[in-house]
Amino acid sequence: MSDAPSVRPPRALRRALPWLVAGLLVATIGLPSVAAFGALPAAPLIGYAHPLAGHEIVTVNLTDQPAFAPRYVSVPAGSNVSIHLGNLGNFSHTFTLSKTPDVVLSPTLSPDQVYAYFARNGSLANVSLAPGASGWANVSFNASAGLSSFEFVSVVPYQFQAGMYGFLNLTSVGPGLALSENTTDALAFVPNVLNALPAHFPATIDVLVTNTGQFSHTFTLAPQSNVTLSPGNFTQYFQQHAPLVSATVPSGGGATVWANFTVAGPGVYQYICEIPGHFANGMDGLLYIGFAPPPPPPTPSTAVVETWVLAGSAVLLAIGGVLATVAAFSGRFPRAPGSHGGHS
Ligand SMILES: [Cu+2]
Repeated sequence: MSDAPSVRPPRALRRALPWLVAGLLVATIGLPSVAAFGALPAAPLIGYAHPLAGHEIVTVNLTDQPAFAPRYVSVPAGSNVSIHLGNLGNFSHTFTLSKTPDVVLSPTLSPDQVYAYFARNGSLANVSLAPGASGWANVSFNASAGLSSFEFVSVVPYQFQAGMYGFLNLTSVGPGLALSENTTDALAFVPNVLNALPAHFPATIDVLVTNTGQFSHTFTLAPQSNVTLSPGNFTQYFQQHAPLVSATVPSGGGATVWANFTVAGPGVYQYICEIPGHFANGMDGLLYIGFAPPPPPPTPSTAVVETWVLAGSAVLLAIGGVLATVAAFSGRFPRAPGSHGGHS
């Protein structure tokens, strides 16, 4: 009888082991499916501007949000622009386009001050639209107005102040390739991958950088391709290698700046924001010149997981847990005195 306790535990373990293994197998089936399907595909974000053309038709809708949709429109410098305006709302709005380039009106201006600004400086277009109405604003820009940005607002009291403003941006003329880039208050470039496919080198490239947040930033481009900058080394690097371009993005929503430069040949060029702390927070991007960027790398498993994968994995994990619990209990309890003879 003294040998019984020393025999039972291994036997109980042998009985429990198949259950335990089966339970763990079922549980772990859920984990690979999370890893395999967990990452949502990230679309490559490429900032192409429109093709250059002689005549441009763009559409800007006016809504009761109140807002312009889209807020940013780009046309080539030197072109005749016909802007189709549609009032989608139940209130009257105006499309009032500033005559003075590169002026960003402060949202703190009162309705009277907005009127006074346009009375003093004039407007390229001033169209008032009743609810549901549509119309056109026809504007011509000569080529010398290239790389300029013109703000448009609704002068109906308190609509501009509530966010009803936008920008008509002129892209470059001639051989320059125009790209678009945005800065955000989350300290990021959106997109953080740009692509330019020039027809020849050296190539002139013009990046229109728009501030979608409030903080000031810089668009600073490394002069050498295939150089990987870090938050710790970029200051010293740019002291030794002057940036191809370093443009300061003014603070304030909608503020724009052109970052224009010439590159000698194809390559991958890194750009960063030089404002202290921004690069360390991830504010950088890659400009692919002369060839398309590779597909984005797979995202680590900390990414968003689709709901059905999570639910399926949870069910499998629960089944595995139940099986493992059954195994633990059936293996731990001693057999009834009369019943263990039938088992080996
Ligand atoms: Cu920044």
